[in-house]
Amino acid sequence: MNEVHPSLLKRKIIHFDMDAFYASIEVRDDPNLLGRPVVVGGLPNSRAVVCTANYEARKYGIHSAMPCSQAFRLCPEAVFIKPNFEKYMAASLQMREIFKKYTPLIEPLSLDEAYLDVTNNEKGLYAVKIAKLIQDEIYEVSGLTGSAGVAPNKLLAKIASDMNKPKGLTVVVPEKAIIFMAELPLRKIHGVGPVTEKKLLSEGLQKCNDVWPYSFDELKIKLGNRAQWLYDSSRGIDERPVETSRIRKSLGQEETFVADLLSVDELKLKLIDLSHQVSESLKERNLKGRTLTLKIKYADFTQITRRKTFIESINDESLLSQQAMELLIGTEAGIRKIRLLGLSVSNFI
Ligand code: TTP
Ligand code: MG
Repeated sequence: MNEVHPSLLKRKIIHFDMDAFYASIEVRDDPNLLGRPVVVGGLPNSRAVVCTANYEARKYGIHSAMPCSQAFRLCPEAVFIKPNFEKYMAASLQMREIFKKYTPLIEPLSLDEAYLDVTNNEKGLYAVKIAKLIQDEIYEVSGLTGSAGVAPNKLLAKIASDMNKPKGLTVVVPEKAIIFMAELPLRKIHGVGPVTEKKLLSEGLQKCNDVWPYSFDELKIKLGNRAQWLYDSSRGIDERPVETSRIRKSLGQEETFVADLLSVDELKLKLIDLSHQVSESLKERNLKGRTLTLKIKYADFTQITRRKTFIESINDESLLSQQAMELLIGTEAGIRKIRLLGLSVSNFI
């Protein structure tokens, strides 16, 4: 039996995520909708996309981000409702108030989702007990249900909360983390979007335990600077703390090269790679930004940044890399050796 990784003995994290959030609120507020398929988004004949659908509607294959017209074709009898954000915001605040009773270490990810660090909670309760109390209190106060994942880190807690929806409460103990991850498809890892998934599949990596036979150095050849992240994640290791002040100003990625780079072509390839990673992180968080910043550290450690602001906000991978390459032209790339490239997007809307 494998030894438990020491990082798994440090924290107790809850990931909490409401069930069919917008749709559940609409059903709660209109008893006529009970038991019927409900789609929150636009009207069936509009160009809008589905925000979410309740579980009855999901049986027809309807899901978030699908065009409403397609949802209508799949289930013409579904009730289509435009979103009422004030109501969703109010419910979100109710949840936060309940979280605060148990810990000040709360990291909201969206209106209906948050990480809670309950390692040292004031009442000295077990994490599982807290998760159950939170579920009950949210239901009492708002009439809404949510699912919780209880685990030693954010990675595991997030996967766990999704496992037994709705009203799920899934626990991963440190000793079981590795077994929990083994057969899990890599796409279940937060941060593996469709593009990364495709890349991993092309390397023959589909499940977490497909990654295990490779040494870190072998993964580095396959995946560049995402190797460490995948090496750890596939084993259920994640040392990111719960970040409470989450008013993010910029999001980016940088890479220090093993050997300094002079070739512009090689630098461009690095920019494509960075653009891809930044784009995925932005999309993951539903963010788009208007300013793109390229950071360069030359071999002598002098550092420069070049920046561009657009009228429209962007998060598209090919746009990012195209613009990054234009920024590169305004530097001494190709003349001076470069030890680090960084790319970040800011000025979010
Ligand atoms: P999710 O938690 O992803 O979905 P959900 O709560 O509706 O359903 P689940 O039970 O699977 O958690 O998102 C929370 C809310 O965010 C969702 O109710 C609507 C909104 N949302 C969008 O507007 N667009 C999207 O693409 C997604 C994924 C969510
Ligand atoms: Mg949800």
